[in-house]
Amino acid sequence: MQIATTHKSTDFDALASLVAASLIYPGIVAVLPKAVNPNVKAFLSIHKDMFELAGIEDIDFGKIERLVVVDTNKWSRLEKMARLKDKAGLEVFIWDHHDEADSDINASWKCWEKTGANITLMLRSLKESRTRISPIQATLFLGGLYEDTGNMTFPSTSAEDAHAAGYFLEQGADLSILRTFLQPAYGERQKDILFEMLKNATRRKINYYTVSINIARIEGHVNNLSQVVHMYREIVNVDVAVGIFVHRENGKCIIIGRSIVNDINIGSIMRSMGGGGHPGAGSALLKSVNPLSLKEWIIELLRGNQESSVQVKDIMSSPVTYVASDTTMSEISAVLEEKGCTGLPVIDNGSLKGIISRRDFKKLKKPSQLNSPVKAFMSTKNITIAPDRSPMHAARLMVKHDIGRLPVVENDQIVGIISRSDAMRYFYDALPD
Ligand SMILES: [Mn+2]
Repeated sequence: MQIATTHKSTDFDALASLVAASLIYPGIVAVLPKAVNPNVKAFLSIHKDMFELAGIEDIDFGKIERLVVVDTNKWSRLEKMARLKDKAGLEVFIWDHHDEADSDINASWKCWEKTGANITLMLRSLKESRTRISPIQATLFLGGLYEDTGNMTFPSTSAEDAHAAGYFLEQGADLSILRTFLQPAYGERQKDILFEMLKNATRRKINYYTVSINIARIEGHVNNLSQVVHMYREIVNVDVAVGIFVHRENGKCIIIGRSIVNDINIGSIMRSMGGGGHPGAGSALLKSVNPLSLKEWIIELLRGNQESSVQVKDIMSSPVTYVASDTTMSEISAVLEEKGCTGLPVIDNGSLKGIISRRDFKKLKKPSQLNSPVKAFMSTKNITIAPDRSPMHAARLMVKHDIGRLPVVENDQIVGIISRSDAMRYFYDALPD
């Protein structure tokens, strides 16, 4: 007997992958976990007859010879199916796109790649075997793809994901159905929790980013807290929002985070707390901990998380070629020529007076002005940046002030200079995969 299953808190990508498995492996029994996400539940309440899904109670564990696990690679995500962990002779296949580092399933075969959605990987096999996909299946598959890629906007989205979206649309995927069901359920309880959080919302700066960490008490099981944190982040208008939800009855803490900045990877922060997720969203569950010390821990992790990412000091030029404010324009021209650069800082006794660039030569009205000192023509906006800021911040400052370079200043000393081309080179060549 062959069984396919997926992770608890089943989302659209997981359900899509489960249905795809039933197409790829003829005769396989697809087992849906008990705990599915509310929007998937709503989708299934209408479409259940369209898919052949079994429950765990329908399964004779003794007869299972092969287990196909989709959209996860951890036993702990498999509900009761995890009891197959030590079954002798069991063949396990995995289809997954999550971080492989914390996988604990010893698979005999696996397809693992970092695509935006798992269904994208499974589509390869469906295409290869020329399996027909019905419009309803295509709708579900596209839902998985959209949900896991944030409608193709998450950084993990690959070109193959986008091609897959095109393919599902060709097979008749229905976008209005998706619009209805991809909206996560947001009801009274979620609204009450959000209101409670907003009453004591605070913001703080961590490594230049605005962060809001909120401790909220909840009673019983509450669905869709991630949607609450998502809305909270938007309303409080911060780069990073973290909700610590404490169960009144048993003290369990659910931590849910959202980040909209590249420099803060919520998934890796949650992994250090025993949870998981993507760069933009993640969660963790901790038992019997003091929420206040949890908050401190998260702040520490947020601080540390930034240090590992690329900073201005890593891509700036140094030492800095500069000129004094009494240098003549003709001398400046010669230095620019010699150094092959388009601009220079003007520095007297270690302090920044201005920036002279090729552009400023347009201000010269007559040739005799070439003998005038640079201070008459330089730009004196003197926008600078600290060495520990991000390349993205440097790029934003340059666009905002319409300048091509920023002196990098630490303790009133110029320690380097970052130009628009340094920033461009970073974004186009050196971006980590
Ligand atoms: Mn997925």
